[in-house]
Parts: sequence; C-alpha cells; structure tokens
Amino acid sequence: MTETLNSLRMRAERDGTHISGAERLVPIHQLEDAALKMVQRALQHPRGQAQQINISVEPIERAALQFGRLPDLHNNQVECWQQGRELATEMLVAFGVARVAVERAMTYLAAGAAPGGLSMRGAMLIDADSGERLEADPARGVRVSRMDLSCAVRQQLGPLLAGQGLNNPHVIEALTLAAKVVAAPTLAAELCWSDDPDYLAGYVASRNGGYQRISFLKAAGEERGGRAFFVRCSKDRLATLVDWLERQPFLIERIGRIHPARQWKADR
Ligand code: WAQ
Ligand code: MG
Repeated sequence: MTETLNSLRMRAERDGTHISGAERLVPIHQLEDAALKMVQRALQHPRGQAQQINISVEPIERAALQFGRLPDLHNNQVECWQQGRELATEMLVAFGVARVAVERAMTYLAAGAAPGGLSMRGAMLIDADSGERLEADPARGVRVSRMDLSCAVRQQLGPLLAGQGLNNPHVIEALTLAAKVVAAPTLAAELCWSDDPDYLAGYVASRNGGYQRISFLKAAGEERGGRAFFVRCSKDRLATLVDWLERQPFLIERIGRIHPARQWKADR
C-alpha cells in the first residue's frame, strides 16, 4: 500500500476543561468520515457537550512509519473497583514497577492528576523506581498520537472483541494506544482508567504482560481518570521518549490474542 496517510487529531473542551480527544491515521478518502465521527463524539460526550473543538490534519510520510502489534488482551473480571485497584497494583509490581511508584500514581489519578483535581488531557510520566512525576506540564501531560490500526487489523479485531462483549470504541482505542506505549523501550508499564463517568473499566499494560483489562477500576459517576506511564529513562533522554510517543507515526499491522474472561473473587 503506497497511499499517503494523514494524522487526524481531535481535542474538545468545555469552559476550559478537557472533554475528549482522539487520534487516527487515515488515507485521504476516509478523512471526511473520520473527522465527522470525531466531531459527533465531542458533541455527544458523557463528560458534557464540547464548546471548542480542534481538529488537525497533517500528512505522514510512509517512509517514516513504524509498524507494530497489538498486545494480547486478558479480560479480568473483578467484583468492585477496590478489588480492581488491588489487582492492578499487584500486576504492576509483577511487571517490575516499584510499589511506591504504583501507589503514587493511583493517588494522583484518584485525586485528579491535573491542578485543581481535574483530569489531565494526556498522561503522567512517573519514574518507575522513585514514583517522581516527570512530565513538563501537569495539566496537559503527554498525549500519545499518530497511531492507528491497519484496516485489516481493524476488520479482524471487531468480531474477536464482539465474541467477548468488548467491541466498543474504548477498548479498541485503548488497545491501540497501549500497543504504541509498550513498544517504547524505556517505558516499563502503563496504568489507565477512563475519565468518562459511565465507563468504569481500565487496564494495566506492559511489553511482556500484555493488556490486562480490569472490569472495575473506579466508582460509577466518577469523572477523575487518566493515565500513568511508568518510565525507566534518564532525565536527559525523556524528551526523546516524549517526542516518540507524540510524533512517531505507528501503524499496527498485527493482531494480538484475545483471551476469554477470568473471574477474580474478592477475598472477603
Ligand atoms: N495520550 C495520553 N493520554 C491520554 C490519551 C492519549 N492519546 N487519551 C486519553 N488520555 C488520558 C487522559 O488523561 C484522559 O483523561 C484519560 O487518559 C482517559 O481517557 O478495555 O476510555 O479516553 O474496556 O476516557 C480503558 C479500558 C478505557 C478499556 C480508557 O480512556 C477497556 C478510556 P479515556
Ligand atoms: Mg474520556
């Protein structure tokens, strides 16, 4: 395929507060349709109707594309968000993140990681050993961008996810983002839960541990959510990592496995 791809990005706000964002890589003949869907989404968002919507389109050079694979999806069913956060903590520790770093990240996400207790537009960068916060702007964070599924992977993925009751845009976008994140060598793991008040699932991910979906990571109605990227990277190489996450075009051409659901019983 030699067709030029375009980076299509959307960011929506209301009263200066972040509502939603989205990022795709699409050929020119799909731009109109994909941009329309992004605008519709910003106007119908559960966090509120957007007032200001920014859309940007930028061509990507085919030669600059890197290719990747989706992480394997594991579907962990927990009984409540408290149990989910315990499971997420143990998984991140097993992925090699220091417990203190996990606990700090969870505390920030639970309190709203942006100034004023709001959700950030992007992700926190957290030192995987010390738990120190490293991103330059604590309101914006780092926004992973310029990634997408190939058409073939998108077509294969839908029915596989549907078989597990997981064929929704949250799962597809989160898998896509996590695929790029875990491909960065200096990134140890990711923790995420949504800032949408009605979407209670989240995940942890790492290169070897895959995408570990957790059915509850927060309470219903909660609008504080976000992402933490646990990094093991010297401070002078941080800018290179951020640049790669934000700017490197990354196309996912291989699918991962979709494992059946696994039930976790609360030990109470
Ligand atoms: N780059 C970095 N951080 C981002 C990005 C991005 N491109 N997009 C969103 N975030 C951050 C930002 O702080 C948001 O507030 C937060 O993540 C949550 O974003 O398996 O829906 O789009 O069922 O609300 C995960 C579980 C759903 C999916 C995550 O996130 C599943 C979700 P949302
Ligand atoms: Mg959201």
